[in-house]
Amino acid sequence: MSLHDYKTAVLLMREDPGQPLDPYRMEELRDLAGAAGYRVLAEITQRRDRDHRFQIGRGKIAEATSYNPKKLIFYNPLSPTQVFNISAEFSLQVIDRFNLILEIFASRASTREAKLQVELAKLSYDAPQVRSALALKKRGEQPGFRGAGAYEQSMYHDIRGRMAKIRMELKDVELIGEDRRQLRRERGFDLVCLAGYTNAGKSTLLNALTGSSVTARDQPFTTLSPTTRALEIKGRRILLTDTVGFIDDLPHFLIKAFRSTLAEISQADLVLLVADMSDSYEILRRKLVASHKALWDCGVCAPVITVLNKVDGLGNSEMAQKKEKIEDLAPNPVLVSASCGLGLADLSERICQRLLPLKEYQIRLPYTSQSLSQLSRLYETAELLQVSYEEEMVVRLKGRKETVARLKAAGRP
Ligand SMILES: Nc1nc2c(ncn2[C@@H]2O[C@H](COP(=O)(O)OP(=O)(O)OP(=O)(O)O)[C@@H](O)[C@H]2O)c(=O)[nH]1
Ligand SMILES: [Mg+2]
Repeated sequence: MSLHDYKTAVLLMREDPGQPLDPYRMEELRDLAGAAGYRVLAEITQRRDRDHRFQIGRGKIAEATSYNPKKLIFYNPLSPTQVFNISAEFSLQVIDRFNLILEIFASRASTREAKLQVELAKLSYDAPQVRSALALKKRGEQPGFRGAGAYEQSMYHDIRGRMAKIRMELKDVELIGEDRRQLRRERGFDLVCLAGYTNAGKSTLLNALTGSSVTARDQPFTTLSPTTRALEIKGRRILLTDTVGFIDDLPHFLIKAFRSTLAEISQADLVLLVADMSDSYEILRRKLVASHKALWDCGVCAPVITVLNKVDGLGNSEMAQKKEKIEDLAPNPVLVSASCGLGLADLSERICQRLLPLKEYQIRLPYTSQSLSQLSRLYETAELLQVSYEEEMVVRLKGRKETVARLKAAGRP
């Protein structure tokens, strides 16, 4: 038996009658299962109304078990009762798409922040399940040795306690992130963040723009934790951050758990929304809608540049047609190929145009050793236009307001 046989799965999806067939959902579920390390033995789709006991028809689950998988993976969200019914009746582990995403996240989480976020998301998912098991017990059982549902009661209590503790720790992480962004701005950096559907090519674009070698792979959720690299465009010093990708139907609890990470996007000066232009028109559209929704949920208020990536391999007319058809979702996009290096000069130009122009300031510094070191730091954090040595040093500079505010806070304006 190979190691892979320990992780076998059958994928199941119920589609509502009356809706157009959507093979893409199953395709995406297959990619997610692959990214979580499962070997998929079969894919079963059924078009019917929701079965309240099993979500899908009982016969379809029986068909799935005939492949002898280790797990059943549902596209549709499962209620606690459905999980209980399926695992009890078929003696099999069963998870839904949210659990699958969490499994991938758990396997990729390498920092303490990411581990806490994944744990919080998992607990946010588990808490209602335990609460509902508790309610079921209380309703259906005679009071037992410790009273009905005493175990679930204490488990629910533990979960809530742990969640509160993680939230507190993540709040600290969030504050550290805020300080870090503030410091970076004081040092004269513009903060630009990559966002977009998972696998759109964000990390490849980070590499192309900054000459780095961050991992990029053809699978969902390769990147989980933010990675920041510096670049300079026309004298503007930029920190470009790559972070976790979006996916359709992102559960709200996941967005909430990843708040500190997503703050890199929501608090950026400029967001590059990357989309995969090699996708079919329908899928491109759908991923853009999901990405816009996620940006909204994150609370982004910075300007957004849409970057249509992977244009290599597309003919000119196909490219023009697609671009026109998605104009409502991607106005004035920049077309690039991150892996071939196409369109990067255009993108750099656009980034410069969309960043707030730096303002001119005049400041006075006394002749002290502290001021001299401030002055030498200013050569790095701002563009010095003129330094005149009068009764005091008079410095004319172009820079960020945060850089100047820091000088003022340090003593003299
Ligand atoms: N043909 C083509 N492939 C590309 C291009 N840019 C990225 N890719 C491929 O697309 C796949 C995904 O790229 P990533 O950079 O890992 O995508 P990502 O958005 O960072 O993905 P996640 O971190 O998983 O959310 C990889 O196989 C890349 O080689 C491009 O311009 N053209
Ligand atoms: Mg990535």
